[in-house]
Amino acid sequence: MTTKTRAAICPGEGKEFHIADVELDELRDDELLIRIVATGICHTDMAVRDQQLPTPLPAVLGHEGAGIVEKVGSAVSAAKAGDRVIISFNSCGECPSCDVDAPTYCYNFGPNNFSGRRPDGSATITCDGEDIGGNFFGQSSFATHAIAHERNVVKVPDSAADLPLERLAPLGCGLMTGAGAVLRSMEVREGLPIAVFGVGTVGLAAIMAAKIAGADPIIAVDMHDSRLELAKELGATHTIKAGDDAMDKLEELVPQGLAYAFDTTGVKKVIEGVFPLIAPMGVLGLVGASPPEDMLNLNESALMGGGKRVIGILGGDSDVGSFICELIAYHQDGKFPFDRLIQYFDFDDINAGIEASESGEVVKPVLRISAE
Ligand code: CXF
Ligand code: ZN
Repeated sequence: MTTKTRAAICPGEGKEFHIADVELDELRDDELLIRIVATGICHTDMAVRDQQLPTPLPAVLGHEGAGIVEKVGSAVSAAKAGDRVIISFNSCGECPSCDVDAPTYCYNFGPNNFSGRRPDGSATITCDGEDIGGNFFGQSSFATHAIAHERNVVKVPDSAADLPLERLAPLGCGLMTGAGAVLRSMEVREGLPIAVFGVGTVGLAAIMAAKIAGADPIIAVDMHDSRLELAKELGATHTIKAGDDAMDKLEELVPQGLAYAFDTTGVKKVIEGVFPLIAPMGVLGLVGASPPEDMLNLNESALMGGGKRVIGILGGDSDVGSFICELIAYHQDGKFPFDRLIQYFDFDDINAGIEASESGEVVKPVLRISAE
């Protein structure tokens, strides 16, 4: 049976979203039908709208959904009808990366998340009888209902039954990316210095995680004063306003060099600028989206000498389920107060939420789609 749904459609490059009636395909054996309660808005949705990422438009985007399972296919064991779930990115489960529980580096990441179809090419969403883009991050959750998959739903633990799904929704992308970069990819050690460049959702999650790891000092660099203030409240010991003298100020603060630098900006000048400040055995983690033609210029002997590492990071090396539950537990302990980043918008106001994110006014807009 197909399911009638209200969805926000991104109609074409650079265009505003509009809400329309669409139809979801019948469930496959490994799929779940979820009633969406809330979905976070992430810059990746905007990157698709602007066609910097290849998902064909028109499409239903949204990839930070949380909701309640309505129906499951016969091969699903991750959750059952009535369960509260967070939805994250999808992966194939069969490639060398999935084999070692590193699904963010799935060899089939594109077909499972960005193609707008299932990996076999079938559409999950139609509008007026025509196929449109769906299955975005294995969910397309800017909608009242979404089809998710065995591998990208995380059942909210019973111990978190008191936490509203609308708060948990953004854990499946930016928050796990920033926190995972610090706790998993870079394995930040207690007492060592870290600098985080860009303190939006990913950078602020990294700051909170750096505090959990006991890094010291924790230095936030950004161009918005309001975000630097929030970074300080969430764990930054020092803040530096982005600008020409930022690297000099950093050097003054950490004359021995940075054990860790985490770049969320994707700006070549920032990445190349901080590289000389990396300490022996230091790690420069890169997560920012940069223009596809950009090439980095790094001095080879400086990289080799001292065993420095420059690493690309996707999704904070999250293994989805257990890391998201770990983050929920930190939140319950008061160590990961990510709710400070969220501002809620009604589903119908999706374009206002997007605008608030792009202007920098709101760090993490979350759409309220249906009552829990
Ligand atoms: C993603 C990238 C790949 C892993 C999960 C998160 N970013 C989305 O915005
Ligand atoms: Zn995202």
